Amino acid sequence: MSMEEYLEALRGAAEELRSVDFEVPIIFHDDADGLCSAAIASTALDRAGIKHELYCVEKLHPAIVKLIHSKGYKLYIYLDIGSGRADLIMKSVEERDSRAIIVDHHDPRRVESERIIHLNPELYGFSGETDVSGSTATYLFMRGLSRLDDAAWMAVVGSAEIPGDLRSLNRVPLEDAVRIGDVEVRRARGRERYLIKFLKKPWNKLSSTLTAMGSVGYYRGGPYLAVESLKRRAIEEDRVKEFEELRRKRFNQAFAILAKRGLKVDGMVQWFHLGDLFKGLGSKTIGTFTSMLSYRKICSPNKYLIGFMRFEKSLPRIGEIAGEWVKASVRTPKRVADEVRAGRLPPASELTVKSAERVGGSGDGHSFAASALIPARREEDFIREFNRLIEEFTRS
Ligand SMILES: [Mn+2]
Repeated sequence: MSMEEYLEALRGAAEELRSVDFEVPIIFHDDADGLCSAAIASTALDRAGIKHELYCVEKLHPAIVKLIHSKGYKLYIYLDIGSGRADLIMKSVEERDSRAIIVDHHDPRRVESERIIHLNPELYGFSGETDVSGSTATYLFMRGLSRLDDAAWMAVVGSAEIPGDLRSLNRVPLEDAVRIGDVEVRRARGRERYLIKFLKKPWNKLSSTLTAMGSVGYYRGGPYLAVESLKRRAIEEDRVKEFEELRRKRFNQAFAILAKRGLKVDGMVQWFHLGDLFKGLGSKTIGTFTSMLSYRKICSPNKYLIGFMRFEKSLPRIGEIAGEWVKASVRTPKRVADEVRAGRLPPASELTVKSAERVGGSGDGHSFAASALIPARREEDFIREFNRLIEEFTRS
């Protein structure tokens, strides 16, 4: 697979989009890259006169995909999310006689379906970890629909999640943004920095502001405010401070409660449940909190750490997912991480994915951090399964 084939696929998809005469939903991730992708797409669709509705998601779980696809659209557009669950999307579009375009740079699941256009550059030989962000992929696609060079700066901001100097496909929007005077490249100590000139801010600073708006502010309109700000070429930092202040307060409360109560211990697992304490904050906050806790004295370095919080089932704009759910965040404190690295303990992702599946949920992650959505009141079964899998692993 090559650049030529990728460009051909982009052209074909833009062609299909140009003929649309109905409203399309844009489903996008809640981090800076996802928000920039949505703002780029929304700008292009406005200019092409295509009506669209924005739907921000924190993660694609089966219950969420199902809910989104119950809305009865003819064509679904996924940005910076979707490739990892292309199987679920395929199932949904086939059941409901619709179609989907997935524009993403995360590890793709390959699916064969006439109803899906999968524009992940990884399928054409590029690396989603080093060469191309979700917002760059969106930019390359959407510029086939409308003039878009004044939105190229957003792809530069979205690309900040990829470490190091922008390279490969990520250079395309960079060059466009520099050419029209939105971005300036500065070199210091052998590294490039990208200044968004009209905001007088570096790209990586804007990226963390946007991520806080989208994730911490998820249940408070943060993502949609961020997309609107991007389209207006202005970013409202006061709202971000408000979200971060709220998070700081709730974190302090949670630390105080756990300092008093301590963690519960079962086998190789230490855990806590925050119930509704983080209600109103995005569900990523339990992950951030569990990470912070894994470095504190209260946490044993020798046991996996699991934090639970109730998952708010009413998703802004999207609707209410069926069932009652709990978000679980799994971390590997110091010595567990060393053992995982040495192959003497199983990776967090494997334990989380399998235990979640066993109790009717779904999970993902990597060796040292993972998360899952599981049915409420199955927390202890989840822990039991987690311990059973560790035992099975260490016995063999
Ligand atoms: Mn991304």
